[in-house]
Amino acid sequence: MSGMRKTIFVVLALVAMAAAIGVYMMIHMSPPDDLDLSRSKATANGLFQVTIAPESEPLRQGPLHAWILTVETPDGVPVEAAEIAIDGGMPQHGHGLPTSPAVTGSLGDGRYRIEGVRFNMGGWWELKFAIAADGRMDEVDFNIVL
Ligand SMILES: [Cu+2]
Repeated sequence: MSGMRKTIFVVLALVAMAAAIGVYMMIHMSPPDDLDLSRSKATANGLFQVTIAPESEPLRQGPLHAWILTVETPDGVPVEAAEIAIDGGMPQHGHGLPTSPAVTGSLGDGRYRIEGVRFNMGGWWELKFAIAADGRMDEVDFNIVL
């Protein structure tokens, strides 16, 4: 190997090592200490009060599970016929949800069943909901750590 080739090889090896260490650190990063883990909160603009509850606890990494989402006005009146879009992912890993959860039923009293949620890794997950009702839209994000 010429001197130049050796230098290039060493540089590439160092870059690969640094990348591997970076990925390892990213995956094993712990969530922020001050993460809001509440399961009931107001949407960003205060239009709705939203509560989420998994259908079974404890939450496990792996299986598909369902959640019940309850949408109310700030003064506690159930919001019916809401359209709900679901998004999310792992902020510290830069990836989204591994599945496409969707509302599969309206249960009355402002409650909606969401199926198809899967957490395929341990760590900090975000579940984000965009909720539209009566021509008004608002959003809320929940943090889940497992
Ligand atoms: Cu991840």
